[in-house]
Amino acid sequence: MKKSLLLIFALFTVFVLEGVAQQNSKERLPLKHGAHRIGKRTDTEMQRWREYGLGQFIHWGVYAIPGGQWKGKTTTYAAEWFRSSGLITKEEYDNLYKEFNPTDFDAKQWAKQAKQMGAKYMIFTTKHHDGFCMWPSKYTDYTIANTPYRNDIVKEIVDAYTAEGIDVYLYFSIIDWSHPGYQGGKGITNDDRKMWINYDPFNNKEEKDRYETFKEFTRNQLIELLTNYPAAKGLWFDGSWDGAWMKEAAWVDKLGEELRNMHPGLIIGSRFRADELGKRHVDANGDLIDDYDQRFERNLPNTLAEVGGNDWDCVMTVPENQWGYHRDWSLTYVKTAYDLIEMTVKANALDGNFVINFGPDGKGSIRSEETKIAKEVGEWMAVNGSAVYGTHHSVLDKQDWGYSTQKEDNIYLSVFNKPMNNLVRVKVPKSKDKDMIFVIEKAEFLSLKKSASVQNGGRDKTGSLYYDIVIPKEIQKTDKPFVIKIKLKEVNKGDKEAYQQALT
Ligand code: JFZ
Repeated sequence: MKKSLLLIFALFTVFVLEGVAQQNSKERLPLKHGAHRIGKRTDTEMQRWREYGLGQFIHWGVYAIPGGQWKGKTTTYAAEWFRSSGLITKEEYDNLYKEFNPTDFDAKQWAKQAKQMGAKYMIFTTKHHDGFCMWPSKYTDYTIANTPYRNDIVKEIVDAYTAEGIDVYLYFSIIDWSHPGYQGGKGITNDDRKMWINYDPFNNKEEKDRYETFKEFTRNQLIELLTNYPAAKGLWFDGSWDGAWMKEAAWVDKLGEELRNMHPGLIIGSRFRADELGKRHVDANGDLIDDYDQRFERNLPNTLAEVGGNDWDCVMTVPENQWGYHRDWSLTYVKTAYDLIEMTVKANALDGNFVINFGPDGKGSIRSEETKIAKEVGEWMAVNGSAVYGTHHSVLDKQDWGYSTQKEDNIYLSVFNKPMNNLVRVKVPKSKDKDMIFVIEKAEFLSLKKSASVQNGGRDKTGSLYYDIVIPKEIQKTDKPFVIKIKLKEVNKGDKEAYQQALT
């Protein structure tokens, strides 16, 4: 009797599990070129990436010469898109390289400044949409080798930053307006998978053949970059929304594999390839393609839920949407160092990295506004960087005074809205054990290096336990954000002394 019951139970279990499996496989599409991994990478290279916290982006190319202005006219368009601004003819633009001679360029100086800012990695535009190569590519004449400057700028950058201990990532635009095989923008925006599968971006065979030469050119250049600059840690792709590129899911996927094989540990973001159904960043099953999410460009998430458990970066311009050098920064709001510090902390509190963009001018100088920002961010990071580097979201809920990050059992409270009463009210989590509560065991202001006093424990309207940390005189006057490092301890409610202390 017992045995037959067991058998029935076993059969029933198998039946139920089978049903669940079938349901899951029905929901999931059998993609060949979607995500090749579910969840985060766990290797040391990616762990290193995750801990950077803060990075620097540099957009530099021949567009820095006009700097958004031509023949007395100024564009409000992104300066690095100047070729299509309407203010310059294509011919004029495509001859600018003959004047590219950045005599003020000093890669070591740039790297020093980035290090002083606190950047742990940097992304450099090796080739933007215009197709101009900052390295002497064998596969085109449109490169730095044919300018009066001649020297290999990518090499100078990779060497100088690597020597400062800053990891380098190579920005590479799939869009290339200089290549005859590139066909530009032939996408459809349709969610119908059948339409996408049947869609052909080309009008005739000749176009299709020309695109083959472009694919080969792109592959050659990427292999060339990884061969010439093996110190680079990854590739930061752009322009992959191009319709013809998106139709090459299988080919691009294979190329990615080839690049990864030649460069173990290589890091590639979600803006490289689409799946075979034309889905970018996340595939048709909703899984992130490649190593980290690049969709938060100039647009930070607000909640951990939006991040979906993935690694991600947010790259940010200082003015609104100007990446390359633009002479006139009076056209839009220009972020302050403290805006950027707040974004850096916010990104890290939500498990991402934050990257601040710089656009040096045509001579190779970093503008004074950017130098000032680098200095101010750096001064703050030198004191408070432990709230950023290697941290992730903390066990605390989001609270009005700012953001909290955590590394091991250290919790960092970055206060951006200083409370008027000079008490930082910290709501602590509820213990899983109903007999236990959290108390703040230790609190320290990073800029003072001395412990802070914690007082007035109590419960708010929702029943959550809180403590108030007293802002000392030295900090009461500051107009800058500051960080309090705390440690929590779980104590038994019956531990009268501790509990009393928590509630007085
Ligand atoms: C692209 C480039 O067109 C731009 O010049 C710059 O290099 C930037 C970093 O990348 O611009 C984008 C790309 C993607 C989005 C927005 C602007 N996006 O996904 O929202």
